[in-house]
Amino acid sequence: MNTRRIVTLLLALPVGAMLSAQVLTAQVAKPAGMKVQTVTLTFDDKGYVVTPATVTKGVPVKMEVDLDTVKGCMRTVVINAFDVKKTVKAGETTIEFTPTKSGKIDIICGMNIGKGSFTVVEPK
Ligand SMILES: [Cu+2]
Repeated sequence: MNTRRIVTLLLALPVGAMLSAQVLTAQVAKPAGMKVQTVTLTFDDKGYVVTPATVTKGVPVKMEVDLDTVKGCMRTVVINAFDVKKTVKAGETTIEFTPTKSGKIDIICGMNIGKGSFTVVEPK
């Protein structure tokens, strides 16, 4: 092995180590437990509609409220099972919570007039 080859090897090693470190960091930054389930909340002639209607217990939910169909007092969204009570408005249409129990979960409006539900299932 001549000197030039040794120098090349020494230069290549740190670069390889840096690339490996970056790959490892990228994997660590996205652990499985940090995933989020996104659903939309709309309102039809029967009441609140959650799409998809089923979420998994223990995984944070981001509920995007559709202001085109959810109007008036229906914009105060109450999910008593998870201590959620939030009034949405333009620019603030996301409701975040983590389902802590499974089963049929009721949604009501702040005046207890609008109603709907979704289902929480145990993780697989
Ligand atoms: Cu209402």
